[in-house]
Amino acid sequence: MQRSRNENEAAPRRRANGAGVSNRRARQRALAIGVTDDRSEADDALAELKELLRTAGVATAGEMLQQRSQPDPDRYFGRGKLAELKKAIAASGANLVACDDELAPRQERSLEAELDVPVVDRTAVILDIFADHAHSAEGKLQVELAQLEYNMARMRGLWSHLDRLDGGIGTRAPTRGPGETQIETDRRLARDRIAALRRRLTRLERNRGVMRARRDRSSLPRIALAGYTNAGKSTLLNTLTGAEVGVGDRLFHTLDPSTRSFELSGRDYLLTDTVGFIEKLPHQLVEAFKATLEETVLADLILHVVDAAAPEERRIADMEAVDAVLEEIGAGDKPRLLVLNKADLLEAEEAREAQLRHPEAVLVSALRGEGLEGLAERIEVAFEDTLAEVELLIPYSEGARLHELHELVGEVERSDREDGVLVHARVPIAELHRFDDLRTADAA
Ligand SMILES: Nc1nc2c(ncn2[C@@H]2O[C@H](COP(=O)(O)OP(=O)(O)OP(=O)(O)O)[C@@H](O)[C@H]2O)c(=O)[nH]1
Ligand SMILES: [Mg+2]
Repeated sequence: MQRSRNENEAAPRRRANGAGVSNRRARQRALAIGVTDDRSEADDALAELKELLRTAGVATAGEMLQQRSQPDPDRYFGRGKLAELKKAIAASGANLVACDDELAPRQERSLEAELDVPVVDRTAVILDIFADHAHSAEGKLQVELAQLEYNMARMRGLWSHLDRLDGGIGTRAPTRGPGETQIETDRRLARDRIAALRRRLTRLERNRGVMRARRDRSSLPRIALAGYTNAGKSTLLNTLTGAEVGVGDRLFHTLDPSTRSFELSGRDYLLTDTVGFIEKLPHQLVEAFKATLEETVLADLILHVVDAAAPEERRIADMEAVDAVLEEIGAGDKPRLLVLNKADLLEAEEAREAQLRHPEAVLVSALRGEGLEGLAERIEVAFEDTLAEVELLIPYSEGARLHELHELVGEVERSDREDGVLVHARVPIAELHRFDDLRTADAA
């Protein structure tokens, strides 16, 4: 795994698909570091970073937390702690330091100079996982764009990793950077590449716009899944729609949005699963994934999926992180329904407590398919206002119209009369105009 995967256009990027990469990663042993200002949190403060490292295929050799209100602006840790860290690296046999915060280039440089091992930050690890998990052409371009921008901001030599065949996160030479001219050249190349990536992404986005327009014409109500990574969004999509979207016990399993339809009481809905969120989600990624996240922005309803079995503090932080990202992408004021997932992992008492704490939420187990009736009900209620109860009289000669109505609303209540079929149906208000000529006077 490399911090800079951006290679020449002529030499297409090799994605981490060979065994070589995982072997290389297996040799990486990271010492996780972080800063906290709260002693009570200290127990678990690096749990997520370690999980990210695990997902990236890097072993954790140890961890070290410094208690201070702010990281040191020059070296992240204080001097004394840094000396301690150096000893811990030697003792644990770590060959990499992974920092829980995004490091300023200056902090990163002085850490590497001081410690003599590569130092990576949380953002680099997340970018790396994304690079690994991106499958679609669009996803790969989005990740590459984010990585380029991250490296640009650091004036990192673009192809410097090619010098070091060993690979792995942060295998850039610790202290020696490329010469000034090389950096200038690299920056120009990077800017060109960024411009090219943006153009290609715009083209792909346009295609997706076409697909979306096609869906729009079907005018089905749209629901988007949002939530912290690993909350169970894809599992819920599969359970609700019978789809087979990949599910994995690792972070950022899903990067590409996928949309499926499902039916509740005869009405069809579209459900979209997309990339998961995380605390301190690198800004470059939110930027690059704007188009993907647009599926969320365009939804009529957002199901915010939460791992109810996560420890309380984690859960609260997760929910806040999701709120923050929704806000950032412009979906902050969409109607939302809170879904507490993984109910099967809760004791009866815990389940009761969770429900008390979030009375507005629905408790489900996507894995076991439990609580889905409750969820269905809430979804239907959320869309209730978009339906109007109408009475239509459809002449026998217009069977196609009856068919059209069925397509739109599913089962209807009907009675056969001499002059046609009298139908009572709940029709989406936006589609009502299609049946205006059939409405009976009394039900208008
Ligand atoms: N026990 C239990 N496990 C669940 C449930 N729902 C999902 N999981 C597990 O949680 C893990 C993550 O599930 P996913 O559906 O991949 O989660 P996601 O939110 O799509 O994650 P990303 O795509 O990484 O953002 C998997 O191992 C699932 O099997 C549930 O209701 N109960
Ligand atoms: Mg997923």
